Amino acid sequence: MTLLQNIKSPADLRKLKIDQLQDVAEEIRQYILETMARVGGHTGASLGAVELAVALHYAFETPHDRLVWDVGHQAYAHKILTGRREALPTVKQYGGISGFLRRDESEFDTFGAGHASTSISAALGMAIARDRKGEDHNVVALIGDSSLAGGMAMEAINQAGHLKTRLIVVLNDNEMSIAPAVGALTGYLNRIREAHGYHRFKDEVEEKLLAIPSVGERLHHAAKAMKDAIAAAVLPGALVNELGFKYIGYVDGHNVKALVKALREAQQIKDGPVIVHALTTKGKGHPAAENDYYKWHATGPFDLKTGKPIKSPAKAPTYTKVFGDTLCELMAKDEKIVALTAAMPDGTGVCEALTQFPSRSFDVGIAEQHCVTFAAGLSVEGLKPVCAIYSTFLQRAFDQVIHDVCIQDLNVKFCMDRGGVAGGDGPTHHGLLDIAYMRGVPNMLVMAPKDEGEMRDMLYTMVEHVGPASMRYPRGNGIGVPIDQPPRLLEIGKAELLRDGGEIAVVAYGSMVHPALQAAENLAKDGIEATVINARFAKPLDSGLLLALARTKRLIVTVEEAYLAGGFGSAVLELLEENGLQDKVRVVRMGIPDRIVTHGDAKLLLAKYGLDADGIHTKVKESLEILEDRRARQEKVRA
Ligand SMILES: Cc1ncc(C[n+]2csc(CCOP(=O)(O)OP(=O)(O)O)c2C)c(N)n1
Repeated sequence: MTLLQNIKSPADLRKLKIDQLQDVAEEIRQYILETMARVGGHTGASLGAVELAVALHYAFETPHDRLVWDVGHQAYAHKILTGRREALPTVKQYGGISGFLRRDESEFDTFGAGHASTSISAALGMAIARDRKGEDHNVVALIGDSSLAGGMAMEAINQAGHLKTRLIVVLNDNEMSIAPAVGALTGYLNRIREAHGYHRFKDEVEEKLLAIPSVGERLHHAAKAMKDAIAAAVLPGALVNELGFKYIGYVDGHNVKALVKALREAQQIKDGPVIVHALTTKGKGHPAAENDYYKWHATGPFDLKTGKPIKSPAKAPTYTKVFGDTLCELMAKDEKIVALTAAMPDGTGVCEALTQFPSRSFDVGIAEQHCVTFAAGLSVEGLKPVCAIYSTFLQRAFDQVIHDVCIQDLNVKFCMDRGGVAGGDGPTHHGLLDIAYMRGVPNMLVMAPKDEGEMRDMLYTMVEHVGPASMRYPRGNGIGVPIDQPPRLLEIGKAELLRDGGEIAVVAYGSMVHPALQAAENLAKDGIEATVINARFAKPLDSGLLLALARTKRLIVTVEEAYLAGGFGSAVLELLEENGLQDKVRVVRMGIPDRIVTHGDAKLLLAKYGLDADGIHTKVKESLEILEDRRARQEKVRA
């Protein structure tokens, strides 16, 4: 590393000669590779955007010119160039830098991100604000081809073209989402690539024709007319120009000089929005990554030479895997089941269904809202759609859940992976709100399994139930319980009594059930007996059991891996209040308080909020002490 050592900020980069930039990019690439081999991260996505980051910070006066990255998972080169080079090894770790973009992390992160397709909307807002304030800086959005197909990006393009706002959109087109990109827009972008190939070929032919004496010129004219006709049919004019954008491209997205030239050209366009189309390769610079960029979108640590992952010893299968396999098992028996994912086939386990049942499985792209309403349409005609969407991404489709599914009481199933603390991906990816947002919607069933075995039963129960139903489960490996039994039907609204006794009941939801059991065992060693309930359902609640507990116990502790506001514990409190039992028993709710949860190892974060066996153990003892104090004071008053 020679050039990079002296680049503390983009201002240093801009002091270099343009001829040096390709070397800077190479140094950055090596540094990303070496670092990711050790700590893991969004390796492939970031390797593909190295030259883009260099060219953007070189061509624009950042942070005066505003640069808005979409998603932010591909922005490691941007982080390196903006003073975070030394911090890169800490990426996604607790106390380290974010894996995405955060305004509080750097003035160069002009807009926080993590979810896709927001950049053009945010950039358009900034551009309009600039114009209102009479300022003159550039506003640039950088967006991937898959994120461009997301609804919000399309809505923003529609408005930007209409307003004719000065705005630069740089398209990082690598033909990939996490999985291969899907949809008609992908086909359209491919046609642009092909048309350019055709143009290059035509240019060569034209030159050769012109070189032929006498007939050459006539042939050349004919060829040119044909070329123009093809261009009109397939070039961006068909979409971009019609929507009021100018188009520059395409550009080799790994040629810094060509990129800088294109970006400077874009700066000259002051009378409306312009799109700069850069072609890139995901995983650029590592042979293993370039050959399998699907797997390399994000990686754990790997062997730098071979690219082989450095795996930790085999554990229980992930919830995602068990979900994907169980879904296929059920699809094999019930032809009405349809599997849906929104650009996360691997992340949700739907990849298996896409392979085994291609005509009944759909990857709709980064389009969660569409996915839900599409599912509603399928269900109206009698099919049983299962939407496998991360808890955090389903937030996007809240209105569709209400308006299109629940108001019409349609038979759509929601399987929310990453329900809980997501770990290194941090605040934008934690799934802490789904209990609250699902619970409030009439007609929706809300459930969470205690482990991967029960998840199989719940999935079966959901698809057999007629009406909207949702299930959340956490990121990562299951508990290791047997999963070879056929899934069984669970009684809806029925909790499971796992341990009985004492004056205390710990009522745990989903991922918190096993820690609660462990806590009860530890309490027993201290001479404190506790009842442990696996709630299974947040809606409908097992009111019979909960009301009985309220009448017989001194303390009920609810535990959930979610925000407390509106969560499972709130549901229990509401039930007690509705039945006039709110003063009969002390209720302590354990969960996440009203604050943004940072990134870091999920276990560590959960422990910080007391959401593990030790935390539950401590909380129960503290709560008991408070009760004892209160009892002692009351007795004193009475005496
Ligand atoms: C709303 C939303 N859905 C899903 C995701 C998960 N996700 C992260 S990156 C990504 C692919 C983005 O593809 P593209 O925009 O083409 O960028 P690339 O990774 O190819 O550079 C997806 C689906 C997300 N971040 N946000």
